[in-house]
Amino acid sequence: MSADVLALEIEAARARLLVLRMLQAGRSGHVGGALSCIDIVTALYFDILRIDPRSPNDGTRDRFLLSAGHKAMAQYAVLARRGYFPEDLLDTYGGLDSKFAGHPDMHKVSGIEANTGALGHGLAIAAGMALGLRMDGTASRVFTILGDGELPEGSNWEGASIAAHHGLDNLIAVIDVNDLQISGRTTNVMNMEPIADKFEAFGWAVTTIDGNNMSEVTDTLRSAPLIQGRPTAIVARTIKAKGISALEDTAQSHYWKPDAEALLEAHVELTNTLVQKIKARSDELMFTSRGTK
Ligand SMILES: Cc1ncc(C[n+]2csc(CCOP(=O)(O)OP(=O)(O)O)c2C)c(N)n1
Ligand SMILES: [Mg+2]
Repeated sequence: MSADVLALEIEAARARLLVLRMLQAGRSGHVGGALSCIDIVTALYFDILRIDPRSPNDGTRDRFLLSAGHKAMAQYAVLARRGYFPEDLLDTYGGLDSKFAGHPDMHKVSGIEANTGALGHGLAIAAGMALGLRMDGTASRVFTILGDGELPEGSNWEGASIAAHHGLDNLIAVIDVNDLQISGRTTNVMNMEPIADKFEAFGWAVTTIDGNNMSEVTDTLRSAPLIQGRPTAIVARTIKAKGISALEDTAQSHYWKPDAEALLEAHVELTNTLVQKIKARSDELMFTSRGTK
């Protein structure tokens, strides 16, 4: 594994701990969905997006919007790590006066590009943004993350059609397929498989990856657009609540209200993961520097 992949994994591990910090402040939240997509959100902000946190409104920036807005804790954590605002502000999460609500608000939080949370709208907003940016002659790209449980919303497929019709190759949609949504297995509640084939039939360039594998995530995002003249769909197979083993792949993780003991257990596990990653990176850097002497 290369050192830069490990560096991104360390960032993702730090972001997972910040999600717990918000949970500690607010006592409950959409942990499962946040942790299934957080490796992808980390890769975007630390490796892919052309952005400058000191100029969050620069017209030439790439855009990222979280269509599945309930995963907001993942974005808040990564925005804080990337320097959009101090991490301490996350301790207000869940408070009545907090800027950090359960769903993201572009008027309150620096770095948020759209208010999302009513599922099914992000893809159409992203397609409109991508078309507008292309008409403006900028090289900006638009990235969005959808949940598998939001795919049955018909508006997604209007957005998918528009994007293909206009050949928006500056639009990249990642579908976080953890096969869970609010009330159970997505494939039981409303089966949208085969998801990759559906996007392909709509005229998109499509690939399928392990969305919790950092090197697959970065390799794929770096290679977008997969086909010139077509929007890109990345079907990311993930594990809901990835990183907290007691919670992984459970419907209960969708909205978690842990007691003190469960929170502490999760904290210990995520801290251990972070320590292991830091150790692996330092071993690798030592090895690399010895090898090059
Ligand atoms: C239009 C709309 N209908 C219903 C909801 C309630 N809701 C919130 S999250 C969710 C399930 C989403 O599942 P998925 O997109 O798979 O997200 P994840 O598994 O990552 O949590 C639902 C139905 C909503 N936010 N918006
Ligand atoms: Mg899901």
